Amino acid sequence: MKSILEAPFIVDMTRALDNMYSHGWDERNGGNVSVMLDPAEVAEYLDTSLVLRRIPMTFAEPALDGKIFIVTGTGKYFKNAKYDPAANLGIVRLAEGGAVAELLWGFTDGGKFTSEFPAHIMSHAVALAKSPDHRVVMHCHPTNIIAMTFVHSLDSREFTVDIWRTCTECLVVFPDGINVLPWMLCGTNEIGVATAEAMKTARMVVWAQHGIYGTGKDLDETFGLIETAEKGAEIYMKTFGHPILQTITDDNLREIEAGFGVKAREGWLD
Ligand code: 2HA
Ligand code: ZN
Repeated sequence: MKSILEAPFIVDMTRALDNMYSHGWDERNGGNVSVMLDPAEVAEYLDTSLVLRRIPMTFAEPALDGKIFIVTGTGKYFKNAKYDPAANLGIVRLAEGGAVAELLWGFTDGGKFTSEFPAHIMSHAVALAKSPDHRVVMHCHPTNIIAMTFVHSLDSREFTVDIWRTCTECLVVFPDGINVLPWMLCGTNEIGVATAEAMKTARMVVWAQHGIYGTGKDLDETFGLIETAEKGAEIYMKTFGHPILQTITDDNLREIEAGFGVKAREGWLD
């Protein structure tokens, strides 16, 4: 059996968490990440017939029964994951129709997965139904995205189009846009249901006055999505309240569509 601390799924995860922390998106224990793993790859590092603990879920997602995830622990700090992956992360397999998580590795101090696991699992199910390549759900607290939810309308289309206008890259990277949810209590099944519903039409969902969810096929792609949205929000916040002398116009957005071969979400450009 190979050493699990050298497994690409541990190395990539700890690097991503470190990077997110360095960006200032994950103060204290803020944020949570989960990645759906390939069972054959996990079996190179772990005896997957050995269940360390059975952790009940607060809801069941039958579509993901049997799937294996690496996930951040509740109350854990992203900045510490690289120093002690086994205490800060866990590998779990959903069982009994998704009602139970079987712990295969990690959470060595008796901990468990993030309190936002319902939102992650429900979002994984929706994203996987949209794309078989889907693997990652990433949640964090990017400062400018959150700031924008105080001064901008929470209409998803208006929020997105104003970010698209901040720099050329935004429409290219997320033509499907960002869906925005009003403030809701986090850690609940209700916010999980609302987030998963919103994931049906976009890969990013903003939680007003809280943060953002991103989904993607790997950690780099998902990080890049959020990074680009946060860049747009930063420019929005830096220019907000200043006289705007020029911007990316609707005609320019159409030029970006043609030039990059992307298509803005149906009906979102005039
Ligand atoms: O895990 O970010 O939304 C801490 C959080 C809760
Ligand atoms: Zn959060």
